[in-house]
Amino acid sequence: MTTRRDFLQTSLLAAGALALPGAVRAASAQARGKVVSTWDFGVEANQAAWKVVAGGGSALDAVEAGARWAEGDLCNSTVGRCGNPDRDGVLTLDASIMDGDGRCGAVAALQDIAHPVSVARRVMEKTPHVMLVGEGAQQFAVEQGFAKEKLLTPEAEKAWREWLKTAKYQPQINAERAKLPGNKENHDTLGMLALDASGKLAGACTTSGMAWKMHGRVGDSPIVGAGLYVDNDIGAATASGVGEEMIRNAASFLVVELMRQGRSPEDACREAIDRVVRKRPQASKTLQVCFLALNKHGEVGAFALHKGFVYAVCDAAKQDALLESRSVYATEQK
Ligand code: SD4
Repeated sequence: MTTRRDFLQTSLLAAGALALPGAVRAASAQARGKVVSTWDFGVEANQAAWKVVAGGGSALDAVEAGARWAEGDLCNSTVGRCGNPDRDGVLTLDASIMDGDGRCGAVAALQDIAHPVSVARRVMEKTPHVMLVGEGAQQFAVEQGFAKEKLLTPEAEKAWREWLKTAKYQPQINAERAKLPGNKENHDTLGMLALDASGKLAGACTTSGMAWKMHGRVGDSPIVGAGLYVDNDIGAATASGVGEEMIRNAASFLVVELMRQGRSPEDACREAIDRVVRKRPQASKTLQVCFLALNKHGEVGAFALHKGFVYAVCDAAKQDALLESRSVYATEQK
């Protein structure tokens, strides 16, 4: 709940920021702002978002910019234009965006549109709805001026043909990381949370979903409360990993509600992970679930089921920090 004092502080800060000349405004934005993202490609995504926050822009504009960076990343097989397809060889994209005032938009199973996060934002801003799916989402995107283009890359098609040889759906823990020699890098769903100079929060989540999923399957990323949740009074949370577990537990909402009860971001993420374990002890051994949270004071925390979840943190002091979360199962599975 916003107290009168919080409200006055936020209003005064926002009004103060508006009255300041450009350079001073940028410095005040930098002092307060923070951007956090899932996985190591979050470092670069954060930098795209940070430009917005550091220039005094809104958290909402920042997370859209960061998510768009990830969607255009040409070496990421789990987000945007280079994502892996479903079991029928069709690339379908899911994304959501939310601000701390409860405004939100999402698209699911979107085909042939390169920037689902921006379509999600248009759903939020231009329609009376929260989520559009499949053909309807695509039709809306085209009406809004988004280009329709064939997105499946030759590499993704090749990977799919290779998968067809066994056609076994078994999500890998830390999917991309597990495939790479030396485990140097990993890519996965981008979940991004930002705090701007006026103390407002926003988040975005964008993904091509689990590779080789059933056609029509929707994960947690576009589902508000599962893959993403933001509340200016408390904080924000996002998720990566096997989305069915986040949906079962309304997990990002849960993390924010646990913070509301006084838990630190890391503690809240840990409790949400513990629920996954308690509900599905056997399954939890073979799949990855990761949470990342940012509270309204700029404190950050994360927790994962399995070792290997890294997250990127960007603020005025350091723009390229990459940290590894703690996890329930301490050995990295390959
Ligand atoms: C999904 N949560 O579609 C996404 C995929 C993901 O690590 O994050 N993979 O379930």
